Amino acid sequence: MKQQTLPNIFADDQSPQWTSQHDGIWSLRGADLDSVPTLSILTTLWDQPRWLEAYHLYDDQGSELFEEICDLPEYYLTRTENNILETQASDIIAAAPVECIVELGAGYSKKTVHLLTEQLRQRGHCQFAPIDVSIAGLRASQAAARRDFPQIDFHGIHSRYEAGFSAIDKNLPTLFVFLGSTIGNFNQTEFPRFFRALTDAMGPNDYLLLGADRVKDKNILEPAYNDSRGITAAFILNVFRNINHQLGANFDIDRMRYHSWFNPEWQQIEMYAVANQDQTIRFPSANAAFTWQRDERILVEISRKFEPNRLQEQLSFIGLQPVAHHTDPQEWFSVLLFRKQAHR
Ligand code: AVJ
Repeated sequence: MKQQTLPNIFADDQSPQWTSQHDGIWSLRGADLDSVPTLSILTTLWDQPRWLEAYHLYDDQGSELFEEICDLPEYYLTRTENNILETQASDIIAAAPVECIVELGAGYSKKTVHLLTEQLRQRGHCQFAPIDVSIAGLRASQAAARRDFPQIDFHGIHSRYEAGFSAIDKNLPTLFVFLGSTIGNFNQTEFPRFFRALTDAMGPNDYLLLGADRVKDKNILEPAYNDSRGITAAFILNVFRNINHQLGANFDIDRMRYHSWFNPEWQQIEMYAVANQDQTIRFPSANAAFTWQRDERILVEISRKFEPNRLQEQLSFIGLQPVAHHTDPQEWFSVLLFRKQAHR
């Protein structure tokens, strides 16, 4: 293979670590993205209460179902965040003088386009580097970016978020973008760990744009996660199809149901699968089994809701200084801009 030159968005010492199979998309060398699931799934299913890490939801089928969720009348998040970005991208980009936009997630959603458009309009050039574990997602993003914005320098980063953002050159002024309230999936342990890693990876002229769904009346929150067409239920229960497929397990989707509620103390939507009757779940590859008892719940996903002022204060302890707060007229969703705190 010919010697490839790593684009300048990467730090100088990163060159040996990355390789490119597809023009413009860089993969972390030797990282086996598939070796983790078995370990993760068995460990958390043997926990009490049983639970699953959210990333198992996003196989091809799950990703498609999530796209459908985003268009549901009850699921206000995507629409609301998109409106905020559509109307306020110009202010956001003006407040963050950067050369490069790094998106956590495959990117090139309608929402990201507002930011790219403004970056090009205000600065005349734009480097765009989405980070995702899906090559297919990155290629789709690349094709769309080439079609609509031939002026953009596109560098797909094929890795998990942390490996991706840690590889970015700290000297390159960068806006990290993490939309959709994906932070809502992080539990109490994952949340501070993630933000510490991200802040460590940020250089002195870097910014973070964060989308966060807000605490609000449960009569608005709960239907967003229990829609009348049953798409959310299908999305959550699909995780067991994925697990059966990956581990040769025998979860019976027809003998389980979906249950979700807003837990006001933890300020989170909790999404469960509940067994309709006792079933023995076997994992032949690991030579392991457990009895999933009737009415026992498995926590498949959480979606935490935030109070923006409190979130800003909390992140300030990790080294992120609040710059701006954008919200919608109903104050349902917040898009928060931070910058890396100068060393004290
Ligand atoms: C992708 C984590 C932002 O929590 O709203 C939507 C996932 N799950 N409906 C969310 C989800 C069920 C979504 N996030």
